[in-house]
Amino acid sequence: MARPDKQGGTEVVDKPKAVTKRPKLYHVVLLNDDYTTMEFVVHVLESVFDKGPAEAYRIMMEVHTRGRGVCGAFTYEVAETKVATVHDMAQTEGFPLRAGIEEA
Ligand code: TYC
Repeated sequence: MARPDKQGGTEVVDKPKAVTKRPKLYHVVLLNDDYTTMEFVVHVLESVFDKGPAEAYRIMMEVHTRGRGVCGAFTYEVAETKVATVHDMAQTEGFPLRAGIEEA
């Protein structure tokens, strides 16, 4: 890009680049246990992670059979809030359900 300079000439200046930084993402992971009901886990996946019934059931079964499952990818702050919400809901219902955060 060229613009007039003080001497009546032109100087070349670079157009500032629009730098959009992608935020780092984190997975919220749900962990299996022997006591939380499948129904409650499906409810958590639907209400906290906005999953439809089929996807919620699929993730719940993955956690049940493999020990863990990813519920979604979020910025760190949102992931932390999701984990806290899962733990609050589980505590209210008296279930030991645990969730965690890992780098995506
Ligand atoms: N294993 C539990 C049961 O048999 C179900 C369950 C699934 C629990 C997923 C936790 O994150 C979980 N009732």
